[in-house]
Amino acid sequence: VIRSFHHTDFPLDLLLERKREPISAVLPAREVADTVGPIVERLLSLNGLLDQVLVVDAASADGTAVVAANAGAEIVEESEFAPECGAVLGKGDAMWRALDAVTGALVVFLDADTREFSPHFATGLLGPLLADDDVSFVKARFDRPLAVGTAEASDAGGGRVTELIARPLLCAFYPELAGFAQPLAGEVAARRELFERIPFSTGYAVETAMLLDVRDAVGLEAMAQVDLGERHNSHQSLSALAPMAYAVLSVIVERLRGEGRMPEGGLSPLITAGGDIIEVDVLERPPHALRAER
Ligand SMILES: Nc1nc2c(ncn2[C@@H]2O[C@H](COP(=O)(O)OP(=O)(O)OP(=O)(O)O)[C@@H](O)[C@H]2O)c(=O)[nH]1
Ligand SMILES: [Mg+2]
Repeated sequence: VIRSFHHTDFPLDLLLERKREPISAVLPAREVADTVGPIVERLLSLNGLLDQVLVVDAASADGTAVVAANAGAEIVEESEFAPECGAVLGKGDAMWRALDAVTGALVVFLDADTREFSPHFATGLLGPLLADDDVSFVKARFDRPLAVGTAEASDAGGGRVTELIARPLLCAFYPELAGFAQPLAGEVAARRELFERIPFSTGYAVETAMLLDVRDAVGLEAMAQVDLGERHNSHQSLSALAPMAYAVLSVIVERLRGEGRMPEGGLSPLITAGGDIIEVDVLERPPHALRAER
C-alpha cells in the first residue's frame, strides 16, 4: 500500500513553521489563459510559503504568459532551455527544461488548466515533504467529477486514459504502483535534487515514467499520495486521448523491454479508424545531474 495523506493534515501554519529552504511551484502551461491567472494568485497568497511561482509557457497564442505575469508569476518560455535538444516535445520535455530555471530546494509541479483551483493543492503536496522525513516524493490523488449529462457522468474515477490504460498496465506489470489512485496526475512534489537525478520522458509519457524512475531512485516506501479532494479540469476529445494513451503504453513497453520482459522491436504506429497515422515519439531526456554544464 502507498503511504497516503489528506490535504487537511497539512495546514499552512504547520508548513510555514517547518519550512527551512526555498520552495518553487512550477506550472507547465499551454493555452491556459482562462485558468492560469487565479492559480498564480492563489499560490502567491500562501504567506510566503512559495519563493518562486514559475510558469513554463509553450509559446501560447491565447495570452497565457501575459495573464500569468499580471497575476505575479515568473514566466519562462520552454524553448529558452537546452536548445541543443531541438524542439520541445510536449509536457514532459517542458518540465525537464524548466528545471534549469528552478531556484527552490523543494519543487511542486502543478497543472495550469485546473478550474476552481485551491491553494491546498500546493500545501497538500508539500506537506508530507516538510512534515515527514520518510517521504521523498508526493503525488496527488483527487476525484474528477465529470460534467453532468455526459456519458461519463457517473464515472467518479480517474480520467479515461487513467482507467482504461494506465491502471490496467500498472496492475499487470507494476502492481506495487497500482495503489496510486491518479498515476497520471501532473501534481507532484519532491526535492529538486531528486527531479535532477531522474530522466524525464517527453510529452504525456512523463508521469508514468516518473513513477517508475522515482521508485527506482528512492523506493516505494518513500513515495506518498495526498488526497486533494475534487479537481476540475476540462475533458479532452477522445481523439486527443489516443496519443496520450499510446505514450503511456510506450513507456511501459520500453521498461518491460529493458527488464527483458518484452521481445525486441518497436511498437507499430498508432493509426486512427480513418487510417491516419499519428506520430507519438517518446524520447527520454537524461537526468540533469548527468548533464555537462548548467
Ligand atoms: N509548457 C508546456 N505545457 C504543456 C504542454 N502540454 C501540456 N501542458 C500543460 O501541462 C498541464 C497538463 O496538460 P494537459 O494537456 O491538461 O494534460 P492532462 O491534464 O494529463 O490531460 P487532461 O486530464 O485531459 O486535462 C496543463 O497545464 C497544460 O497546459 C507543453 O507542450 N508545454
Ligand atoms: Mg489537464
